[in-house]
Amino acid sequence: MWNDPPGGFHPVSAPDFLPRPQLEAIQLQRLQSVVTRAYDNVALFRSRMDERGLTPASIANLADIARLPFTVKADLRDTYPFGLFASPMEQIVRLHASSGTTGKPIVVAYTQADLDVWSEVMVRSFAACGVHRGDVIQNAYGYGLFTGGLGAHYGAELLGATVIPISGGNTERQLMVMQDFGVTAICCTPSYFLHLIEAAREMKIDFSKLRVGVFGAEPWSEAMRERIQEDSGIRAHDIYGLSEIIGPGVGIECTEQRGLHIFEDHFYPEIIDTETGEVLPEGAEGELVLTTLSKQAMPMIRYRTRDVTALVSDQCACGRTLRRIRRIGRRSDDMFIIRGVNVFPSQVETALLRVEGTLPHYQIVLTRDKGLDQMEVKVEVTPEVFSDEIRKLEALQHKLEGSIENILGLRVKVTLVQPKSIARSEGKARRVSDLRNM
Ligand code: DLL
Repeated sequence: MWNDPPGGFHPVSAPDFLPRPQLEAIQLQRLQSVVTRAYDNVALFRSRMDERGLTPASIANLADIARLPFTVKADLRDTYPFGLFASPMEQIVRLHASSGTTGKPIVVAYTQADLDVWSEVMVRSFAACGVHRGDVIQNAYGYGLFTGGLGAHYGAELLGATVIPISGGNTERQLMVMQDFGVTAICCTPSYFLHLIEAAREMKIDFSKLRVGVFGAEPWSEAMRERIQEDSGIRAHDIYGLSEIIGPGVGIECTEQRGLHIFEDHFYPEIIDTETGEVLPEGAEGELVLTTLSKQAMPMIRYRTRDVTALVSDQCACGRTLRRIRRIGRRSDDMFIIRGVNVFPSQVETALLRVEGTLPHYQIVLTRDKGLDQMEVKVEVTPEVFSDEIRKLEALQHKLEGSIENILGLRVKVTLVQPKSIARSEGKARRVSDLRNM
């Protein structure tokens, strides 16, 4: 029932199939070198190592990684913008940014060698889900500070496929291009693809040539995969990544679609107990911690992703020796993702507090409309403001929408409500319909 590729040519990526002892030898050698690099060049990391009485020489085997200190998102905020860089600026060729927890984003950096690794893992990702030279890839991830667009772009070019750098948005144009350019693979968020399916139905367009979707940047369920695959006839693959580690291409589902292989020669995965920080055994659910084994510009040692998953250790039928993680269903913090943009309630709060006339009582309401995630912010205004004329209230509402857009890069609807009208017990964010389990 799939629109299978003619000839079924799949490039094979040797590092995906290394015998484990060989892979682990590479991991250890790279771990020792990245720890040395971070120790020598990043003050925060060096002081944390010193506090524990550790030096790079303390890492004698892979298990020693558990002795190293964690890195957390707040470390990127506290050293904003460049405090965790391990390369001089003349060697940094690219910067990206992602949501921080307050008003400022977090910044990540790449040397040319880092970009090469990124393209390599994206080539391996495409290959793992059966995308190859000859494919026409519509890249609808956003281009810009978000890592999705450029990450997938350079990988697709290195693969030798034809890439259409259309970026996100403008659904009608997306569908026109898909049909007229003979698109065979698409990269975007799964929720946006659902929206494309719906729009295509209305415009009476079918997905006859499209074969594969490379979907990520937000959590999605197995039920959503089934719905996408049934409604469009394509194979829908889950791709995972985060700016702090590299961007998309940390892990990907192969054609078996049973967990995401982590590119372990570049990213070392651990699962920890969120409360205690203890490393959990394989198979146990917990928080994913990643160490970049080859990053130059911004090595991340034991970065706490806050993404909840489990390591799957049994051998995959595809033959890859890379371990897998289960698809990520939730996070261990309060971050949520709207149209691929990461949002922390604390960012919304910062935006609201910048504008006078509102009370610090608000509620973020999450809904889904035609496959697209929607976010509305209800904000209580002060009694004085509430009795103002409509024109003034509208001005305040626009000011708040602008302030939120400044911080999140996302336009969301703000509704002003009377003082004391938001239930104090419901929490800052409320999902009206569950976006993930559809
Ligand atoms: O979302 C990188 C990316 C781009 C991944 C395109 C895949 C495709 P950030 O903006 O830094 O980077 O957001 C990272 O998004 O910690 C997860 O919480 C979430 N996330 C990313 N991919 C998935 C996925 C990009 N496949 C954060 N499933 C991560 C569930 C995902 N959550």
